[in-house]
Amino acid sequence: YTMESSYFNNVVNAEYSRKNDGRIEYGTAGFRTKSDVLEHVLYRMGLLAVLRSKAKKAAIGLMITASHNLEPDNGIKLVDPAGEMLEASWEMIATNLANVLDSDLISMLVHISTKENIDLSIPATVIIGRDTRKSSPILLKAALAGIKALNGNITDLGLVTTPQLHYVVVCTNTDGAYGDPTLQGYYSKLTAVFKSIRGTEINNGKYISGVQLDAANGVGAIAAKEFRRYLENVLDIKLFNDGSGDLNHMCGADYVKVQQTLPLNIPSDKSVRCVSIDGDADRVVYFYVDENNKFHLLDGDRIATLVAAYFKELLETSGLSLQLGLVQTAYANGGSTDYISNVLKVPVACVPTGVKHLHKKALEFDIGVYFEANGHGTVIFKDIAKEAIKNHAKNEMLSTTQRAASSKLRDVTNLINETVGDALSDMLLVETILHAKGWDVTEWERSYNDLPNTQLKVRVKDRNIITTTNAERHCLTPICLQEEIDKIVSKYSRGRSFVRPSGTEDIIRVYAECESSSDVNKLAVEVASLVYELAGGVGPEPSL
Ligand code: G16
Repeated sequence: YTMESSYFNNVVNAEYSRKNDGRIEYGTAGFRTKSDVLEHVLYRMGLLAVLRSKAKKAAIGLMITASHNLEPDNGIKLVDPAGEMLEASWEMIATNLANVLDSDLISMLVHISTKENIDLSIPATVIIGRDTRKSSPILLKAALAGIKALNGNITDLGLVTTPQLHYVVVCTNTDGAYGDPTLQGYYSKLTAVFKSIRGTEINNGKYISGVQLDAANGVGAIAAKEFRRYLENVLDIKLFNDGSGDLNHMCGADYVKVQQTLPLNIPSDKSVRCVSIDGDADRVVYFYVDENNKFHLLDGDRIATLVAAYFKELLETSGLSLQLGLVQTAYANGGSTDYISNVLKVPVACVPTGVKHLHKKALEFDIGVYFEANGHGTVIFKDIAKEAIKNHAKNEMLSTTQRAASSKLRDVTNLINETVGDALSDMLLVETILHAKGWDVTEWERSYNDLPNTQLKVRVKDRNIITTTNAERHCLTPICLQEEIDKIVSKYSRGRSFVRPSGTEDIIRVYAECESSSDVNKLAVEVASLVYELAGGVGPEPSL
């Protein structure tokens, strides 16, 4: 035995042996599948988190959740030291470790340690949290067993939203410079700045300080209740789907975005601002019902444009020159992209699905606003941008107007959870901007029109048969599929459609948009049928 392999002597644990031989992959947001086949994966990710912590000489996060998926699923995401998603090269390491035979577990761990040059004598810290799924405590136990087998230090945050976990990881690794590494620190930081910005604005036009919040019956409900407590008399948060019903079932941000309809239990009061978050509170969408009972969705694109426009205005008014950019994915509505480029005139980039890709691209701008249409996003600032914003607010030479905009810019920066999309911090940001503008929800919606759009799911034998390029807008295999999609799309005015394998569910996603709302479903079904035919569809065929 080498020194390394003796270090790993304790990892063999019959309780967490691999009991099924199905392959599992680190997908769009970690491992995600039926909860009953995940125990050994969680155990092994506990082991891996310890190695990652040693490799980075910093605390690592582990979040047990399957976010927007239904209750029977669960999953795990690893969080890197600065609060970002796990580095891409380690996703492969995670996949290999999750799939290795029990008999090869030790040699794989030795291999990882050697290849990554890990000093095994360095102490490790893993910060762990979980959502409210029934399977989460069992999976937590498995992950903890993995961490303990390698003597890692554990901070168990209990029930937390994904963004809360990311926040505590970055606060821990920056020795509190980003904030106090506790949940209380999180609530106090965000709500204090929210209140202080409100205090400086008197004239708030049509804005009414209240929302109806659909918490998807998930862990976000717990956080929302805390926010409500901290914001009493400042923002009236009426809570629905607060945990008493089924998780993500006919409620939550994914349901509302995909179905474009009201979630269960939300009263359809006219023109009232409603908010849906998802199962682990990292996504948010807004919606309302108009006088004619028509449903209106204000999704991630809408939030991104509101935020980008507000930052642009603050930068211009304060006289601070910083480069602002926006990042979207192929799901971004064509209406929003046109508005950003032609009206806002803010540079816009398109990357593949997954916050990890958006985050990385957004780092290229001084101020990077990134949002997926599904409501997953945030704003991030380069260190030099943050410094510039702070210093500018102190500049004695500024006019009163410049100074006000400059202080606002500094404060708004502190309202944002930069580590990852955070539904509740994003909601406070939207509320702050609407308040500053004196807007009700219809005024917010007025900036541009969404093209009618829809999404379908197609079941196939093996979803990996579909591969894509050009930020998922173009399909490479099966051959001919793209050509056929192009033919269909060309029949529809302002038509656009793309297909891609989901990285969180065992399905192919089909997106379609076009000018006519009566044609958009037809377009989607035509493309979905093509996928069914050329990519090995199973189960019921797509139909109108
Ligand atoms: C996760 C990712 C998102 C992604 C979504 C759907 O969200 O964090 O970036 O858009 O999955 O991914 P896919 O289309 O590959 O299934 P969540 O909220 O479920 O963690």
